[in-house]
Amino acid sequence: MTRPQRILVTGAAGGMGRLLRPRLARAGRVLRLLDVAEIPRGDDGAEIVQASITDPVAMEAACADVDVLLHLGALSIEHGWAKVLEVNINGSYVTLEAARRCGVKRAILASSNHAIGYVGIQDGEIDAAAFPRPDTNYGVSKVALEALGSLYADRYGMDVIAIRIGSCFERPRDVRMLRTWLSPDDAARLVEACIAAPAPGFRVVWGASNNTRQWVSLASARELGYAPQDDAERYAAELIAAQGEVEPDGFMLRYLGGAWCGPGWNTAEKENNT
Ligand code: 15L
Repeated sequence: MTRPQRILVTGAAGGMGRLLRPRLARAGRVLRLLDVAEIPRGDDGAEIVQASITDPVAMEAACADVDVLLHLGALSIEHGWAKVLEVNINGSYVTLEAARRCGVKRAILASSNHAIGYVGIQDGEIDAAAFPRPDTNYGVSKVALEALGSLYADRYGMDVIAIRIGSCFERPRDVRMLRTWLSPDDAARLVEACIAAPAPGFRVVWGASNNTRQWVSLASARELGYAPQDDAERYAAELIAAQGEVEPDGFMLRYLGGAWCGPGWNTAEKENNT
């Protein structure tokens, strides 16, 4: 009997983890779902692990018999440095190190557009692997995640794909997301392409749907076999009617990171005020 493929999904109780769970479940595959928060059991045969990605012992146990690591676990928005350092940066190190020790061959990492948030969007289509220009502590943690992935690929021979995810929600929530939306179905398509690609080595790809207003190139994701089917444009008229057009030179559309590049996300200032 052939052994099932086992995928460890960290951050499985989070927004993206919940969207992906039903979309990645299939015959011949076991999903091992891990989160520090409680995960509902469900009837899909998933293995449930309640643990922190910062716990080396728990992470090594969780990585046993795993073929692919899908690392979504992180604080998903901006926080002060200490928290970001512990959960996102140290947690990613602990997770990758546990995977290495257990012989996990492939890791798919949830990086973010905020790793390159301060890249301006006026100069034509952005390269998916553009040099880091993080917009927040959170963005720095995603750069660190990519760097760890690069190390584990080059030093230890793991296949590692870091996806710079745009905005993965059921629907785009604002006009910026008409450019950055990754539909849940396309997210699953992209993860499947990352699982199936033969010997990818280390890659950094853009994670978005086939949006008419796309800012970043999907070429490297397509090279892996990703064929997106959705386009945020079908929500454009409704969104613009509800929220209005945004100022073309405001932060929302000036940098890839949108509002995160503006004064409302100045973490140092906020921390000094408390
Ligand atoms: C992200 O990386 C965040 O995790 C998510 O909450 C969204 O804000 C997204 O980026 C985005 O930029 O839309």
